[in-house]
Amino acid sequence: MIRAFVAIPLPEAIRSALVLQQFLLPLPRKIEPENLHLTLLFLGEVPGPVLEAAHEGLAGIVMPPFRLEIAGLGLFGGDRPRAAWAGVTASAPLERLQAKVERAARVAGIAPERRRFRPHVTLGRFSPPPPEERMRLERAVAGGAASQAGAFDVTRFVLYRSFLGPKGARYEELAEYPLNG
Ligand code: 3AM
Repeated sequence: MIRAFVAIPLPEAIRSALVLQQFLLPLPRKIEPENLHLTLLFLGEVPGPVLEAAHEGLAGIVMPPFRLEIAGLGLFGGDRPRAAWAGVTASAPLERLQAKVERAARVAGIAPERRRFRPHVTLGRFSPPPPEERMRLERAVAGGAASQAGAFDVTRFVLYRSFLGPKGARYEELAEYPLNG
């Protein structure tokens, strides 16, 4: 079984801006710069042939490149925050690309994600902090809510393999798909 997901990799300039934002937040654990990405779909643990079928479908996606803006900060987890993220300005092309990726995965036999797509770039993942730390984190996130990491042209998306280890996840690029429709 192969643990895999589909994501948009971020250019160096955007990752540098996000690293800066990570340092302004009191995050117990930060996502490594090379691991910062925008997930389109988590495929889960899938058998090789299913992943191969998904790859065929993903390779068949036709779409023109589009511009995307990374802006804003937020927390996932409500009263018990577990992740801090940078947001994405509303984008119809991004929604379209995500729907195409989901369709390709479904056709390959991968069960659809039940949760609604909420585009984001995870900056840090952690156990819910105690009240005082949580307040510091919430204040810092609120203070940076209007921050912008910048805009970039999405010219490709990537199929990644994810290896889970004691020091966090490591991602390996399995295939890339250019947008040039
Ligand atoms: O870093 P983000 O949030 O973009 O959260 C995981 C990560 O996305 C997500 O897949 C991406 C690469 O690991 N992920 C991990 N397990 C998941 C699950 N069971 C999951 N998404 C949905 N369901």
